[in-house]
Amino acid sequence: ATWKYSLEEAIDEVQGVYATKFKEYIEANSDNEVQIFPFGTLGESNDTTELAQMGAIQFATASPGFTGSLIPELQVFLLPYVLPEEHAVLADFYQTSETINDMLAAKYEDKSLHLVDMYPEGEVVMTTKEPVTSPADLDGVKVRVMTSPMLIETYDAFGATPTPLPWGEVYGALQTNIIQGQENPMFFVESTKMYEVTDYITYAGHNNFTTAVVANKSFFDGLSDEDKTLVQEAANAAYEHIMDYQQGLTERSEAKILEAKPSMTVTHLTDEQRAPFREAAQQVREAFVNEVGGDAQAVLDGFEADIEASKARVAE
Ligand code: 6CS
Repeated sequence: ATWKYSLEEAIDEVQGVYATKFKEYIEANSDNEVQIFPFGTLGESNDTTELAQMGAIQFATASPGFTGSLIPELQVFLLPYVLPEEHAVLADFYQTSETINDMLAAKYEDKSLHLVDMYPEGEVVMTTKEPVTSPADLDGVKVRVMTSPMLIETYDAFGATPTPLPWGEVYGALQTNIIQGQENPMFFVESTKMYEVTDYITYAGHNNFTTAVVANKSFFDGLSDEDKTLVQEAANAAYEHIMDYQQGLTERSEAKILEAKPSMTVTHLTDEQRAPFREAAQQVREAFVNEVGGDAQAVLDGFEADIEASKARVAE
């Protein structure tokens, strides 16, 4: 069969590198084919997630920054200063976390989706038109966020004016000054040339960009046991590949940006400068628990316990 697989990114960006490995594995080990639809060919993320829910496509990359509106508990990934920063800990966490692979996976099933895999895409940085070293610097600054409510909550807490927008509108909105900032991993700031329309890059260490690979539920449930195993093995191979691919990617992307635009100012906030952002994060955790309700507290508790377990495993 031919399986259609949509991305929120271009084929040579992180999601595309993952999907290419997934496709290669499927095609080398079965008669199935994978047809990849990069960003721009089928619509924005919310559109492609819907196509996967309806079964018009079999696979989609659907980041919690958008799907948090569909499955509110997924917004645990958006909470600032919760995910670990160390690559090895992250690599272990997504693969082993029962909160992700059991509790959150079940919530996708309720929305006609099957969770195939989740992976991190890199530390999120802010890119702005003016320097940012404290929440006060964000006062009155319209910062574009993906559309999940907890990102709006985060930038509210950080002192900015959060502006949710689909990805396709971000470059133009920065160019025309409708917004004055946005956040994304460094590789994406480089590949999409967002450095052309902003002048400052700030590392606050507040999050890593998480994405998810989902399949249409009835499609997945209808696969033979052999094909189900094949999909899982392809995801495992792609996961290993994408974690490897990302070693040093942030630094390489930063170097490319500085080469293209030497006037770009890159700032790593000190622990002291991060303190007020960390403090503001507390209010976002509370909003997650109170506003999402339901399993939110259990998800957050499980999430943090799983992170601690990964840290302990990696430290061994
Ligand atoms: O900011 C966004 O909307 C996009 N960022 C990344 C890294 N991937 C896809 C997403 O649409």
